[in-house]
Amino acid sequence: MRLIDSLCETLTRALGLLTISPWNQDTRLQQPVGPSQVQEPHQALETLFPSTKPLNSQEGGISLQYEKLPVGDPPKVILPDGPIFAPPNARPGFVCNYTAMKGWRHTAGVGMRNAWLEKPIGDEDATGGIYNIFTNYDRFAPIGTVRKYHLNVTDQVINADGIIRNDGGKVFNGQYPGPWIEACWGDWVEITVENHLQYNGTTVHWHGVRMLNAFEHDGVNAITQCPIAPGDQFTYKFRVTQYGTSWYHSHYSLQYADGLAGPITFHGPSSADYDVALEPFLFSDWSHNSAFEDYGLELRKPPVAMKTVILNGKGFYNCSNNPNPDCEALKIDPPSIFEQVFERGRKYLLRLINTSTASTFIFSIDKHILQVVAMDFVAIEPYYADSILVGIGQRYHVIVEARPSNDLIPVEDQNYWIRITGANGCFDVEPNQANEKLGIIRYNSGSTKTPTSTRYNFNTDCADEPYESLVPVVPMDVTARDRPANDIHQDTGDNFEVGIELPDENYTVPHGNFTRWDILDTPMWLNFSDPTIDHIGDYAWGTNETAMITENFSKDEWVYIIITGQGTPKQVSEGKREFLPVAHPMHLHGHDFVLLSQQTRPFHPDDLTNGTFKYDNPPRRDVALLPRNGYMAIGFRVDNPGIWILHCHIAWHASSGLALQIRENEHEIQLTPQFVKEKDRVCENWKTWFANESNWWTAHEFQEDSGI
Ligand SMILES: [Cu+2]
Repeated sequence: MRLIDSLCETLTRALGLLTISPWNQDTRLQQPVGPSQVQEPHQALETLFPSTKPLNSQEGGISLQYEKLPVGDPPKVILPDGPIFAPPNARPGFVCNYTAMKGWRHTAGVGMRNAWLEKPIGDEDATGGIYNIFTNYDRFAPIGTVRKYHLNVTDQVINADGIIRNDGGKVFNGQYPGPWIEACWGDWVEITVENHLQYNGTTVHWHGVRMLNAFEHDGVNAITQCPIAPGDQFTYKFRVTQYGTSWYHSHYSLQYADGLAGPITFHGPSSADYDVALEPFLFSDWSHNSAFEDYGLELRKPPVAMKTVILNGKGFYNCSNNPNPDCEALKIDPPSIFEQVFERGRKYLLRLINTSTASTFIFSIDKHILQVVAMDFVAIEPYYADSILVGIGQRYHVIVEARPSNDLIPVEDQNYWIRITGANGCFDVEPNQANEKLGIIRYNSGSTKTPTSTRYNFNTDCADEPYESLVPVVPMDVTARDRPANDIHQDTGDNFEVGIELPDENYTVPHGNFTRWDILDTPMWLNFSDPTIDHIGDYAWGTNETAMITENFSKDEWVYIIITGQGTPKQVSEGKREFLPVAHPMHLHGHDFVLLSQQTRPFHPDDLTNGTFKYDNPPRRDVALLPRNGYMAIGFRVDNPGIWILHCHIAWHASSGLALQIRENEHEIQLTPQFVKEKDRVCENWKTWFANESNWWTAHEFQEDSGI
């Protein structure tokens, strides 16, 4: 929750900070950088990624890109190879490698975290250039290196909260959360996923990553690929054109809720200064059953409650609050709670990620103010808050100064709770298990005391961070204003209602007598063995009701999508379609969308022209909360050909069908023959595995949900 400005000023003075936005006024910068000094680097993404040479090209990688460096007179002074350096708090041994950028140097460091790479000033032969927080990363990226990762997907017992979960646990590389995937801005990433699950195929999605000209590596089951069959593997490849924090997770049915999720960091600049960056903070609701089992219960009222809340895979289930006599029998020692030692006066960068199945959370640290510097993969002008609401799939970077507001207590006694608090109405954990005290900040590493600190008195409304607080540092103005390229007239055009299908008493729909969420009138239901990628350009194929076609628009044109929780109840084949007052975290693949409007009331077409829509540098991100009983309007430039999904990130809702395919300029998609061969191989393996019913988990029919 944003602090009101006057309070903010008082606090920042109290905290000894000079300014609310130190990033553009900080006199400590050795090499001040500002918008007026930004020179356009010469590696435009268009030339790095001509559509005839997509990322998956076998000739791709450094050598191809290197040839595209401008050819000119050789410099009089031979410059050393490009910079290699360790970014703040990377894992040991990890370095950013810009060897290909001869003559450039890494300029960031404490006191100038908004910088990244530049050519030395005074080198007259250098063509000049700079990569920093003001660089238009939508168009430019530095030339990094190729990074290869390997993820093994296995079934595994997980102990996250003291109750052994031996049912349905699934992990990457034997751990939950999965291993931290790190890369640097401008790198090429190749991740090989090996599936060793017994009963499931799998696919892995790189949440929020733009996947420029690489939709075929987006990892969405039954859309961009067939599942990777047990025993098979597939290598995902993409270019890092953004920087910040995100997560990767299975996009095969409900698997991520069973443990298939892990953090991603793309190292790059920051819009405010910090001394130390900490490893990502993943928080989530948690169940003791497989999500595949809970799902059946979830679709019948009332919704199934998750068991606990966990931070970085650690929580505590309190058996004394649980009437179940089996509780003590199942109980083992919970993992030790997350702890972090702060050194007084230092500033820490925290990377927050909500990886929940069904819960929106509010992150806070008692007596510590948060300086918010990035939302999703977009750096923002810093603002201060006492807490921050993180919807499912959303991320924030926050900087915390180790200077608690009750500073009179001797340092050796200072311990503070890190809290992960459920947002009111968007939170689905057993009421007596919703322990929000999930971590401890200590000022004395030897202390073992339980904190006695109290929570800030923030409100717990289920609403995104204040719209006006979220101002991207790299501005993007929506040039289409009130004239998008597509038709958004209510009831006739691209205006999408989120509703729920409530089956009639006696009606048995083909896939169970369940309530089903959807966007438009048809819940998504995909055929795992017949993905959309095999029907590129064939818009008549599949269920038009679950696809939006944005074909023949130019890269500079804007498409808007109005998503509303309002509509007129009506009878559909399964029963009644109704509209419930539920907030949905809506996520779009393949684009950072602009959030043109987010209202707690119904949409009206006049909103485009009466000042309600914001066209000048609106918030830009990849997940936003559709307000309960309200609407949200998003827009994107039609600049990334592919098949992208727009879906609710409540896992139950996406599974039940609340998703839409955006089929964007498919005529521009070019898959290399090598990729097509590999895609088809994976699909044939899947079909062979699937055809043998003895491979299935026999307790159920195989497909129970949309597939995503
Ligand atoms: Cu939803």
